[in-house]
Amino acid sequence: SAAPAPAAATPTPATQLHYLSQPLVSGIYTADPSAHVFNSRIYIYPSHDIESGVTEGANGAHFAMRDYHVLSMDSVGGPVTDHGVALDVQDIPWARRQLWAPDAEFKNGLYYLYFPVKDKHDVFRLGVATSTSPTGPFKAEPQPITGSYSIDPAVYTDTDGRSYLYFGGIWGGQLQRWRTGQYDSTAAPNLPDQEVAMGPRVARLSNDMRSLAEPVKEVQILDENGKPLLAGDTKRRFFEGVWLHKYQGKYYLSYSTGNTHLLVYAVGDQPYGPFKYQGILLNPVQGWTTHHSIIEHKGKWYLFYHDTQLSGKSYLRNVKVTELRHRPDGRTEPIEPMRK
Ligand code: FUB
Repeated sequence: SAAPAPAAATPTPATQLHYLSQPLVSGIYTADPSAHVFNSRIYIYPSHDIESGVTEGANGAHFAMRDYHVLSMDSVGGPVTDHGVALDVQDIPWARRQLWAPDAEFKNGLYYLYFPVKDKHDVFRLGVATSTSPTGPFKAEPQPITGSYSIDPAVYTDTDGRSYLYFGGIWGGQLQRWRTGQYDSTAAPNLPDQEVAMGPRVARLSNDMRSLAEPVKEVQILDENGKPLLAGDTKRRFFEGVWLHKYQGKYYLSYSTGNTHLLVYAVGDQPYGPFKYQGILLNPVQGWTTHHSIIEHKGKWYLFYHDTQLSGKSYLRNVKVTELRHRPDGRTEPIEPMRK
């Protein structure tokens, strides 16, 4: 006879809240939301998904986005404004295709938009563009950031004013091709299971926010015994979409596990890590990719993320937000998203 069905998990308050969350905008498809609070208002810097006509493939070529829109809102639950095109791939002199997940920061009176895009040789690099307004339009620097590579830039500015650029993503994000320090287009997407997994990269940004102040370092993510996570540990190892937030003096590094579709996090004592794996932030959403950001606003913490509720297609996503709760021991309440 058939085995009994496993008991359903008991919903937590966070679960219930999450079921209620709806796409923040439905006029365009959006993904990879990087949220920030500038002048008390929430600004979201997402990817802008489009139906590109490119055939779906493992290297993500069908994620062929061409511009960015900035979204904003006064508070979570309030009306969301789509501010229109903030940067177009045609206006980035060195870019060829695939504007992937961006991030932004404010410093020295300017807003900086960081973005990954493939250059004329189809190598992902990170670029930066500036504006006097958080909603753009942004003007791209003529060259990519020297020393940058791969995808998914995320900027974290610490309480001492220092800013750090985190980045990287394996498979279509090409991080494995930089393992030796030199670009190798023949590198296999996966390392052998028993090797140490590739970590995201970090470098402090110079005061001009347009260049790296130091050589790029690899971030170490450790297990409960202090050993680096292995490549075969696919439910915990880094894949893409890194984010950093600080909570009660600790640095929380969160990221996507890619082909196991989780958002997980690790905690450390300084921006460079090492970070110790803690657990799941968000269980798999509807769709293949999962990508997020975390902010505090008006005394509450929020997780911005995406799923494919509006389209049912992996490359036409919609951004959402839900509350993120930290427990008294600093761990976060795991979130169970809506799935069809
Ligand atoms: O949106 C394109 C890519 O998909 C992002 O750069 C990844 O993080 C994944 O969400």
